[in-house]
Amino acid sequence: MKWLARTLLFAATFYSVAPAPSFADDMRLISPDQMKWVALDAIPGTEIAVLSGDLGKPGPFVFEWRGPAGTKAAPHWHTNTEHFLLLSGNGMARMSDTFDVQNGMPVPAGAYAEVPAKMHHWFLAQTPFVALIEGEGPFDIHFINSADDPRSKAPQ
Ligand SMILES: [Cu+2]
Repeated sequence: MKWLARTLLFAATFYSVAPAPSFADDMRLISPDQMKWVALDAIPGTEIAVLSGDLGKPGPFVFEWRGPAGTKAAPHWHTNTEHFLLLSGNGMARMSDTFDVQNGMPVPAGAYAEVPAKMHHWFLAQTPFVALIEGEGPFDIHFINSADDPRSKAPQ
């Protein structure tokens, strides 16, 4: 029995000195009440909360985008591929130069869209919505029709 006691003692020693996993040190958890929502100038009435990365710099980013029913992202494109996951709400989208809602594809909550770099597309929210958007920075939005870009309008 002595060998057993020694083995158990060894095991106990080994496990007690092994570092306990410390998830708090390497996982960054952001609960909804900690998200910092700011207005998205390109699409008035909507807001974004950056969760990871820096939208203005090269490298991966993740942000949430939310807005009311009727939110319209007029035909536009991005320099890099956009990964779009609708977390809640309902919408329509289409790869198109024109805002042809009659040809829109339904985007229900849970739907994912991969929009290739520079592809022209639009989105219309039919209900209040929240979406998760991922990609490679810097993130940009180029409207096909400059009249759709509120940023290009001179201040009153
Ligand atoms: Cu887009």
